[in-house]
Order: sequence, then structure tokens, then C-alpha cells
Amino acid sequence: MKTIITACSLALGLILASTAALAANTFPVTAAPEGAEVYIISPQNGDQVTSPFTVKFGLKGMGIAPAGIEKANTGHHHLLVNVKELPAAGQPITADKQHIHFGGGQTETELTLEKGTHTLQLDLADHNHVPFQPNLVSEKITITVK
Ligand SMILES: [Cu+2]
Repeated sequence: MKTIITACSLALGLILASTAALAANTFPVTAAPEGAEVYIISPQNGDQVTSPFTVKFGLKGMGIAPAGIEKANTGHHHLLVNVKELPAAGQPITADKQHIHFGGGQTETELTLEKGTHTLQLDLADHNHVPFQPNLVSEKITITVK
């Protein structure tokens, strides 16, 4: 019995260790091409909009590729809604209501937000959803939903 327990805790220890390795920084980081630029075409900083509204994504000096497709100098957009801290380097960007992935290669979206003030920012990431180095983010804009 004691041997079984020891074997089990050993196995568990190995699993925990490999999970920790994954949680640490095991994703390769893609270098951002020089001169690349991400920006929000519309709405513009300070705009008042009615929900739902369209957000158009701009990109210079790079191309768009769907998530999972590894191609030099390409990535896909992520829209950060009311996000205070930028996604961590070397990790895939979280996927939730505040971190919206456009893994299909979309360059615009229809957004529904509650009335009030919101911030929007784009973050381009590579085929693994990992931000580029340096991080390719747009200016953070503030809009008001009427
Ligand atoms: Cu993504």
C-alpha cells in the first residue's frame, strides 16, 4: 500500500511540475517586424456611439493570418475592452468578454456595450495568441455609449 501511495504522489508531482512549466513561459515569442503598427480606425478617441457599433481594426507593415497559421510577419487581432493591464508577455492572451480574439482573421467587429464610458485597445498576437515582442498594441481609446 505504501508503495502505491508513493508511486501516486510521484506521478502527481510530475504532473504538477509539468503544469508549472506550462504556466511559466514555454511559448516562443515572435519578434514584431520593424515599423509595424496597430491602430483602431473607428470609432475614434472621445467618440459617442450607440450600441451595437462597429469597431474597425487597422494594421500597417504586417499581414493578418488566422490563429494557428504560422506565417512570417502576420498575426491576428485581439480587442481589449476596459482592460487596465496589458496581457503578459510570452503567454497566450486570455479569451473572455474583455479579451476578444479574432482568430478567423477578422478586421472589424460589431460590439455591444452597456451605456457609459469604455476603453478599447487592440493587441496583435501571433499564431499561438502570444503578443509580439515588443507588444503591438494600438493607442487605448475612450468612447461613450449613449
Ligand atoms: Cu488569439
